[in-house]
Amino acid sequence: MATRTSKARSPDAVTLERMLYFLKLTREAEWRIDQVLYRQGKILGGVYVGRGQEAIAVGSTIQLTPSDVVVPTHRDFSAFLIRGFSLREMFANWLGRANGPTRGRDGSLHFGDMQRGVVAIISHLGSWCPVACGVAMALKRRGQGNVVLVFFGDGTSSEGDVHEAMNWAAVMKLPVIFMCNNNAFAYSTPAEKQFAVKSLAVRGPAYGMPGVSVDGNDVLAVYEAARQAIARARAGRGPSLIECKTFRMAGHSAHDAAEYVPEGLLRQWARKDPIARLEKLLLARRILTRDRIREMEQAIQKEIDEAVALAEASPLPEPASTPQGVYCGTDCWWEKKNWAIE
Ligand SMILES: Cc1ncc(C[n+]2csc(CCOP(=O)(O)OP(=O)(O)O)c2C)c(N)n1
Repeated sequence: MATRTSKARSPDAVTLERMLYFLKLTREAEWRIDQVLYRQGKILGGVYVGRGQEAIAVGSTIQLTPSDVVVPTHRDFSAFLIRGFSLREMFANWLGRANGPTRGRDGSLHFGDMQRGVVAIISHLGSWCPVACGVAMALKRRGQGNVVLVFFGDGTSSEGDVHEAMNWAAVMKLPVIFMCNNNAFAYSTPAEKQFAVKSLAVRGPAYGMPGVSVDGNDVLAVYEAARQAIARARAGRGPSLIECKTFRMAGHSAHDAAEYVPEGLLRQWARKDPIARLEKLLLARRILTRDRIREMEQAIQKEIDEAVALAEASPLPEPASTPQGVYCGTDCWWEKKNWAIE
């Protein structure tokens, strides 16, 4: 099941610091959305966050080149940031503003931008895995060694689409890495009621690709597993499955108090917090000082304050315009260049 083919390599100091930055930025930005703006009634609709499992998207997406592609889920806010979406764009969208990526048509993460290699989130669970294979086929034909990272949860892993995608990817040797976040719950369904295997990684070899299970709260373990899978895919050797074991440190969404999750489990997983772990390591290796970390935290708060203020000061869409441009028609807005907020 394990795919260890080469020695583990630690990321360089610059990458380690960037990873800490994106972990903290994601945690704080999602906190502002989930715990502040939503509770102030400023966000309509569902709010889904990836609290506690940020290391999965950070440790893998950070390694991509601009012409690679990610297919994120509702728990992968950091993937958008790492691919170059600004906090201003993110908050403008969450607050439904006319200058956000969906121009106020949606108030969450249902947007992407192929120029930045992000496929928009598809709500129907699992159906984005075959889409990821389609993108991987296009990249393979282009022949420049690019890869696709596709994220999905443990619950989603039971969907037929995911199995069809894994089979298709293995048969066609597609450059796609299946990143499964096993966060122990699919809404209120615990993993043991979802599947009977101990580790979802066994499903890799079942389809003819490597499968590995890693500690999803250890950003370095995720980084290393993704590094090996990405190298394999770039070399034309096909897909891999990486199961990242983690825990959802929030309800399914902001309206869910998650009373079905045993308190003890939350306490247990809080001790494995991915941000605290990386911070401890960077201090121990003397890559960062406590003062530098404090500066980073202050800069993050300032960035978020500014992005929220800009979004709040931005207009909502004109009501009459809202049915336009939802699907590509006469007003195909996503083909217009420079829609990003600078
Ligand atoms: C086909 C389909 N069924 C149900 C849903 C509603 N739904 C959205 S997320 C979710 C739970 C997904 O669980 P999991 O894949 O483990 O991801 P997590 O939310 O835990 O990250 C459900 C049931 C949906 N969007 N699509």
